[in-house]
Amino acid sequence: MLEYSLLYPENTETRTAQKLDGMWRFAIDWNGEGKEESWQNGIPGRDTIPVPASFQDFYTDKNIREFTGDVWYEKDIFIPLSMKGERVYLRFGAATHRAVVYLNGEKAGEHEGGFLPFLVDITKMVRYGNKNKVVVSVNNELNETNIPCGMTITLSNGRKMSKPYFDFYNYSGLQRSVYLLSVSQIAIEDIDISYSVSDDKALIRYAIRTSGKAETLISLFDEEGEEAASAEGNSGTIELRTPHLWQVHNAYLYNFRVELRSGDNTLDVYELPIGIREVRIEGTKILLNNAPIYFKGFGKHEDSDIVGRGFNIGVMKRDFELMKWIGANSFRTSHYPYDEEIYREADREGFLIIDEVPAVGLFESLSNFLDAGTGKGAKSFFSKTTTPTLLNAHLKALEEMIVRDKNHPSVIAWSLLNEPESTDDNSLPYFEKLFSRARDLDPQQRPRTFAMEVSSSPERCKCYHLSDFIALNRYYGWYILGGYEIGEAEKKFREEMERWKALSLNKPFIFSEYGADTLSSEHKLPSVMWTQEYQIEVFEMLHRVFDSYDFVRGEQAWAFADFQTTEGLMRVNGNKKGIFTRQRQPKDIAFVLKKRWENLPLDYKGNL
Ligand code: BDP
Repeated sequence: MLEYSLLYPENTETRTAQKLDGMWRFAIDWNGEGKEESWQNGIPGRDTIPVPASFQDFYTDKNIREFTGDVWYEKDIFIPLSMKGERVYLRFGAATHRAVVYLNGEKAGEHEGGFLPFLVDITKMVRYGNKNKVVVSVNNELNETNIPCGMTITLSNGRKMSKPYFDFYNYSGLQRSVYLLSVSQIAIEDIDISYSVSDDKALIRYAIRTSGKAETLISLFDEEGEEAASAEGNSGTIELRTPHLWQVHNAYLYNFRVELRSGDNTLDVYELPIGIREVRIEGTKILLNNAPIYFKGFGKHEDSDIVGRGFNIGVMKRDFELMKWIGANSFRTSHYPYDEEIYREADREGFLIIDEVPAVGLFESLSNFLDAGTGKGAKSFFSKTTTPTLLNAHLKALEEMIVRDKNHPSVIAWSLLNEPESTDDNSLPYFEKLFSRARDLDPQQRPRTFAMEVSSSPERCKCYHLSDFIALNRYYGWYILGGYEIGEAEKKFREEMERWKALSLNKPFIFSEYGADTLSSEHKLPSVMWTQEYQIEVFEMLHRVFDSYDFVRGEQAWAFADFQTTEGLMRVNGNKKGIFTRQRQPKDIAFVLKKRWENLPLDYKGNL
């Protein structure tokens, strides 16, 4: 069952976590014959490629960049004799979108879904004290039975091509770190923690899952390394007087140490950084530690030059510095769960995360962003024969996301879909299953939502009542009535808001996307669309509307930075709605947002 443990890989006195990042051998399976030709025993050619990274942007050949099918990776790893008797795993941070893993020519495991980790148990296959050959085939085809949705077509020359129903490039490969893990036979598999906080006290409820019988010892250390509390047993409640709470931009992390023992022997030790905080919704307020908060921030992407969607620790650092500079306090992991390092950094920096499962493109359209943005009706997506398989994949990804991320203090809400078709009767049963599964899986019972496009209107959407807070993606002034008609856009936007208001939902609303494509090279006075001046006008208009409604409790601009998309008439080498360029330099709008966000208190509208 440990395959199911998605605890972050740590070295402790009983565990080894060895990163296998670096150059791996690499081959493209142009004719889909790798398996037949036994590439699992060793891949052909002499090419090598960095891991983690997307494979697409290194090469100068467009056929490689656009390649759709299987790519193969290979690495020889030495597994020491000292690991014999342990349980040994390979852990992939992500393999986009599906992978088959071989060890020494034998199939060791497989995984579907490209943005969450998985473990492959190799204990019985390893040649201990020897080199072992790891080969992985990674497939990046899109379909309607897994998330994110899209299709794969075949061109007349026989080559396949990806057609995403979403607005980001179909980057793929081994985009996150790979680890060799070893743990003892009786090990800690999972940790659930939840909190209740009041002024001078916190209750920390915990439950530990183990792979065998052992005594469980818990110690809680503060940031000075002093033991603040201790407990025994696989589950229980720790009461902590005058706790240091985890707050926005003022994060305090305790170290929750779990030790499994049998008599005098230590069987396993795992240390989890935790932040004591409570998230709750009360009427139209979102409360953190019983105080109202207002979201300021972004929808983001994992996207940068050269490595594509590959995790880049330098880009991560820069992004957090920019978010702090601009006065942001939050982001949504649009449109997939990000690398685990990003959550750990958010835990340390005190950022709030709306964690999104990779459910994007559940709205059949090759220019989803345009059809969705303008409210052009979509066909019923959920009545298809493919839907049950899609739902299973979606539930599995949701489960993996919650299991992986549930202990991050930064994660304060789950987003279960982005811009799905939600106006057809068939959507409701599909959504209900997601919402109830999220509730069942999360020990902290965090708020759940989904990001709604404009045709999910108060009149037509069948599912918004399921959301604990309403998240709207709105493009008034861009897809709807842009340019000189911006005044009409404001009017139409206010009309929509009045219709929401009339429902008296008594729930918080946030804007999970709003923005305008803007080329960092373009200026014009008076403005025209695509210039930096126009981006500012759109934001000022939208902010005026947000400020007019008390139940609007947050704004997350689209997007943090320009990012790569599929090429097409609507995209100039990518989506240019960034507040920053893809190279992480500010557009003029960044200074406008900085001024606004630095002046909006965390509890903005909190007394309303
Ligand atoms: C929304 C999507 C987002 C797009 C954005 C846009 O959620 O992925 O990139 O609009 O059009 O439809 O810029």
